[in-house]
Amino acid sequence: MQALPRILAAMGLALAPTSGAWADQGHAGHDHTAEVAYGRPGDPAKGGRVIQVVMKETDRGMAFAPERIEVAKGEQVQFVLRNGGELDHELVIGTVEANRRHAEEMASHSDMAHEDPNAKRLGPKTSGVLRWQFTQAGTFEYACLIPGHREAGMVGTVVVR
Ligand SMILES: [Cu+2]
Repeated sequence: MQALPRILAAMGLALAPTSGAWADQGHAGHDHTAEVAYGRPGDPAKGGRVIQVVMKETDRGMAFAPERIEVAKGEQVQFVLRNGGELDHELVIGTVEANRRHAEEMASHSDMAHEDPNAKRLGPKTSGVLRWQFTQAGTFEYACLIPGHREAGMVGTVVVR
């Protein structure tokens, strides 16, 4: 995996350790149970449908597998995450706008490192679970907001019907 940092450097991408997001909520009250435009934190007691997502580097960049999921409005999902790569990765659920804004914030505050209910960060070869209830119909996304990763391909689509 010596090649990847060089490739990223050539692309102008940083490998700075950073983390997940609740940025679009501002910090008013910092209420981690409140409903937002893309749903609300999952109830740990409820379980929910298991969707396995792998995070990895690829020959052409980085990716989530799968890159697209469909859920029913109101459904709670348990994302069972596996980082199969050589770098830290995270999965941050949000609206496209919120993730884009947060990615920009992270680019300038590379020390951001907090675990939020809509985000899970994993070190290489580790696993984790993120529960989220999608309460609104629409198209949302999950992305890795570590600087450069979303641009390298780490973005997936959630269609809520
Ligand atoms: Cu990543």
